Amino acid sequence: MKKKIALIFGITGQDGSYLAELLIKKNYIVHGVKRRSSSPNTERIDHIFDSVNFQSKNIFLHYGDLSDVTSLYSIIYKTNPDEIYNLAAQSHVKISATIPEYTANITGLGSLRILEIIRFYKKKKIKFYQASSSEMFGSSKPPQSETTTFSPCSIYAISKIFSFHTVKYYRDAYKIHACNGILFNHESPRRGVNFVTKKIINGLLRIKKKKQKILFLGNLDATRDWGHAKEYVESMWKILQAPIPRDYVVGTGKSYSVKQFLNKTAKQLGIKIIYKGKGLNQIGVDAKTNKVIIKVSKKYFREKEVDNLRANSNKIKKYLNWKPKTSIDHLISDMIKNEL
Ligand code: NAP
Ligand code: F7E
Repeated sequence: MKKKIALIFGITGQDGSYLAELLIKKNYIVHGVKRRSSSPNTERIDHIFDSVNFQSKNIFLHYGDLSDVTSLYSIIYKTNPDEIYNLAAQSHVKISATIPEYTANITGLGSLRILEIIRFYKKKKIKFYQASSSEMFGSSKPPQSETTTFSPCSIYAISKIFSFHTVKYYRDAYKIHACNGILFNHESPRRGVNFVTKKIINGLLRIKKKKQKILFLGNLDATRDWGHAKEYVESMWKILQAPIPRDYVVGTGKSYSVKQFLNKTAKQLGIKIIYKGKGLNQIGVDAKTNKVIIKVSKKYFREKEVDNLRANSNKIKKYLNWKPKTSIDHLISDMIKNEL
């Protein structure tokens, strides 16, 4: 049987790397788009891709950028994909306040550029997956489902909402098989170092090894619905295989505060934290050493916080039989094990 061809934008990111592994296992030929960078950015896929010779058996990389439409056009024509997964984005919520125009250009307009090429593509019908985000729900109360109102709290979320509606528009107006996966936070050993879960795990491990004295964090009270990226990429694939293109919420249905995540990680590392003070003056003291190991810093607070996210993923359970298996404790132990 002829192998299916997938093209992944964002293959060098957390999700892109797991999705590439999954699709190779499913016997796809995988093409991925890599940005030019002055230092290596293929660390997450180096085990499946020979980055020295820039090739491999089932996986091929192409230089490109979501801001450069000619590169997108030439990659899509060269690779002739059956499925395109758009996972590329400026994906950091806090940083989107510092580089708003860039975020809108990549996270917002990137999807439009790809969909326009798909619209005029003559060789075959290409299916399109868009990495939408629970951040779009913003200040809407949990649990959030496909019918919850978007109430964005950042330029990142606003850009994702632009992409979300663009996907729906191209599906309705041009009959393109295009879908949104509205994924809640998902983490893994491959998570970027400036997201809170990875930062907590790295920080506490370094404190335990006496390589760092204090871990500075922002808002400890926000709650998130955290799942494992490795199993969330399976939901992306399932969403594109369904005969009718639809949008789905993907999450665990359980949420924890940043402080609970911190305490759970500390517990697994044999550290007990005693909290003193409130708000910006809150500190965490190591019960054994009596030293301050956690401090709250204004620097890490959001301009406008998303306080509570918790998914209602009944739709994807019902229609696509997808449900998460990894508990938060297993997610943390997987991340710690890998760091060690
Ligand atoms: P990530 O680790 O930050 O990966 C983002 C990817 O996009 C990287 O490969 C990055 O390349 C690429 N990229 C950035 N700017 C680009 C540009 N201008 N042109 C081409 N590629 C570009 O993000 P992730 O956690 O894997 O998330 C994947 C997608 O899902 C993102 O769209 C994110 O916004 C969305 N999402 C994530 C979560 C989550 O909890 N992880 C939840 C909901 C939605 P470099 O490696 O060169 O930086
Ligand atoms: O923040 C709080 C922060 O940056 C989580 C992206 O993948 O998921 C991710 O966005 C929470 C927030 O993820 C620090 O204020 C406290 O309430 O890990 P995060 P995020 O903003 O939820 C969504 C679904 C996406 O789509 C995004 O692409 O943690 N927090 N202290 C902190 N956050 C960070 N980064 N650093 C801190 O020191």
